[in-house]
Amino acid sequence: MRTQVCIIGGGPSGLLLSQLLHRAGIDTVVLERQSQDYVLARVRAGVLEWGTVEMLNEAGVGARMEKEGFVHTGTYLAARNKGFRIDFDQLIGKKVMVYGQTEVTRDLYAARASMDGVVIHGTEGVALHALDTDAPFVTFTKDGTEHRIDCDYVAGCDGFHGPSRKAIPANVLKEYERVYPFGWLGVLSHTPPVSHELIYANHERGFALCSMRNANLSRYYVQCPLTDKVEDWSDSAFWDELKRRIPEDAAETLVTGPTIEKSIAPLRSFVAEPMRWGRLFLVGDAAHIVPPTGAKGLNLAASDVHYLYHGLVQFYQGDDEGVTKYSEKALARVWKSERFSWSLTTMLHRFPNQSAFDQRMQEADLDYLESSDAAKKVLAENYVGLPF
Ligand code: RFL
Ligand code: PHB
Repeated sequence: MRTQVCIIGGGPSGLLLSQLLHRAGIDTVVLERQSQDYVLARVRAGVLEWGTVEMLNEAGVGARMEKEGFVHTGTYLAARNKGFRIDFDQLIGKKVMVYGQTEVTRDLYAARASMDGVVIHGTEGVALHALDTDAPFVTFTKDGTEHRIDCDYVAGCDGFHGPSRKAIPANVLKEYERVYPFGWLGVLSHTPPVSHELIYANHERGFALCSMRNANLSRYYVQCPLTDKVEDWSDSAFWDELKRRIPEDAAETLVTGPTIEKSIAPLRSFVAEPMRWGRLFLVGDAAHIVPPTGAKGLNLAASDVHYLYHGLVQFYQGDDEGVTKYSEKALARVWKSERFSWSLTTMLHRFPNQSAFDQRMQEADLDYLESSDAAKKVLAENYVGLPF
């Protein structure tokens, strides 16, 4: 089989890249290890930067998001059970969209199917070859039969554990990492959200976040030790803990109910450089991970796709500057989002062995933020997403 761009991974970055390229007349094949149902059962990100919203519209997959998503013009931060608001609209004239990653992925799968896009599920043993030549190819097995795809370029959209990053020689690849000493326990419940905007709470018992998916579907998180198991947390233990950590007025009105999903995610900051090697590009989580505190993971995947899509369109018009500069351009934005996610994580979580001094620094950070429009503007500008 031959295609122009072989895309490894059918998560949001692989599907969005494939959709945009197809609309520009560039042929792609997407290889996904899991079934479509499995990919759509993963509960992940919830906040879209406006740049991501515009890209989804450009890709022709924004109709349901525009109808069902919630536009948010601000968010709440809370400390010591009292909250204050960061008004994105008033501070910098910007907003974000609350629309789940699961729904974005569902819309992308529907669009790929309606355009007869080739997405091959259930691939095994995907391997990348001859990436430092003009004739790269990818091999894999499906239902016991071996296949080979020849292509011009390979896009590694296969997440943190996929094979693409590992195909870059160890003497070329540089990895930067910080692993945080706690995780997030997240639940989804068929209950109305406690607040019409998100609440990020710093509390002496640990961080908490109130988010949502729709008018009757809430998403909540509490910081927990990495040694905790989901089975350790009954629904009532979760709700009790959340109520202790969020502002009192929110705790009093919180509607609780049975949870329909419960999982623990570790928190990590990670960047791999470079994001291009020969004919291979790394995109999204394959190249970088952020802790979810700033809601940047999915949005960084979208900005990578933006740079790569435009670079590939230029390449097929005879100009290779965009593909040559892809890594440099993408990494400049990646590092700024890494910085923001790390700083918000540091300001809002309780660290094991946090000293009294560290504690005062966090409090001073939050006090300053509450009292200064300049500080609020900095947070707002980063939260809604830096330009790309
Ligand atoms: P994905 O979504 O991980 O998709 C990669 C796809 O590649 C497939 N794959 C392979 N396919 C073929 N062959 C192989 N050998 C393969 N190996 C892997 C996988 O099955 C998968 O379908 O990466 P992508 O597209 O770059 O998208 C990035 C986002 O998914 C990610 O940044 C966010 O979801 C991160 N993230 C969160 N971000 C937020 O902004 N807010 C959140 O609340 C939030 N929660 C999360 C998250 C990531 C999580 N992971 C990865 C553990 C919660 C979790 C649990
Ligand atoms: C979510 O809704 O899942 C969500 C929202 C904001 C974050 C992280 C996760 O910072």
